[in-house]
Amino acid sequence: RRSILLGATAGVLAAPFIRPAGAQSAEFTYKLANNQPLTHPSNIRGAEAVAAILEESGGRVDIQIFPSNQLGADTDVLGQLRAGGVEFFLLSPVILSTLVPNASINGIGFAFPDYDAVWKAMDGELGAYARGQIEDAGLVVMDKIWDNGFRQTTTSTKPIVTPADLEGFKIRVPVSPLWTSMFTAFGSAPTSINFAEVYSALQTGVVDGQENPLSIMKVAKLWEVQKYCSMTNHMWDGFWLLGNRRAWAALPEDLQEIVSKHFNASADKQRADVMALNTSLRGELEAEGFVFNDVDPAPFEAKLREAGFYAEWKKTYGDDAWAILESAIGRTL
Ligand code: X2X
Repeated sequence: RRSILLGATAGVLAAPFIRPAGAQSAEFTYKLANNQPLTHPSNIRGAEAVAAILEESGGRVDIQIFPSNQLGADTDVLGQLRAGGVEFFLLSPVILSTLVPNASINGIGFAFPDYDAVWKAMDGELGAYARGQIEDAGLVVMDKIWDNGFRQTTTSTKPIVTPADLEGFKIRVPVSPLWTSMFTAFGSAPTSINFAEVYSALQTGVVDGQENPLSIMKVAKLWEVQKYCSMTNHMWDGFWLLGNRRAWAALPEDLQEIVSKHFNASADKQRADVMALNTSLRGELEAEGFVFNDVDPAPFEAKLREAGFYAEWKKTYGDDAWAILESAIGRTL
């Protein structure tokens, strides 16, 4: 059904695994779903991982990637993952909080100053805490989180320069209490919409804006339906690579090791790709028509504090989780 090319790293194998046409299907045929187009580094690096897994497992593990919400909107696919209809799912921790409440803690507004702080936290105690919460909820999660990025705010109407510009603003947010709470604290009018419907919601004017990292704006062609892009950097978010527990347990240990090794290796490469894009895309998006502006984050963070955002979420997550967050970022929020 599918043959693969021998990669440069596969020299340990005597011969490339090539599946002849009409050959038996793999022992484990699993699906990996996500919300990003094929052109996003998640899918480019994801494709490398599943090819390496097929090869190193000698054809026993065949993981098919379903990009662009082909299997459904994120909140639906999360249900499919739990039920076992989908075996792997690359999902935002902040959306995952609809099932695992404290998984969204990385999304607290302005928590991370830069990528160094992000990786230190997510490869350290904060990430370990989140993975523990996810496992307690009955899902499998790979060690390495994949990057989505620092989120910027786009509008069809006006640039966002000060927090006052967000008052009454009709903005799409992903489906998650944290996002709704943050934009309610800014005084905006947030609407929860799955990513699958974002382009059309912007096109038809259901909302006037949205927020996402530049790499997502690029692959989703959001300049076609948005005009201004304000560098608000209000949140960093990533994607956990989640697994269905029964499907994972069905894999013998040696195959589990092959799968996690290649997924985690691809996560590292995906991070480098996405970081590079999120820092280099501004010029490219400008050429497509976006009008950019930078903002001073301090008054935005102050606005959240005045509105009681940090106090509310400290209470929701609990003192222990909050202490892990504050220690990871090295400051009090
Ligand atoms: O839904 C979004 O905006 C996206 C693509 O950034 C996430 O998956 C959180």
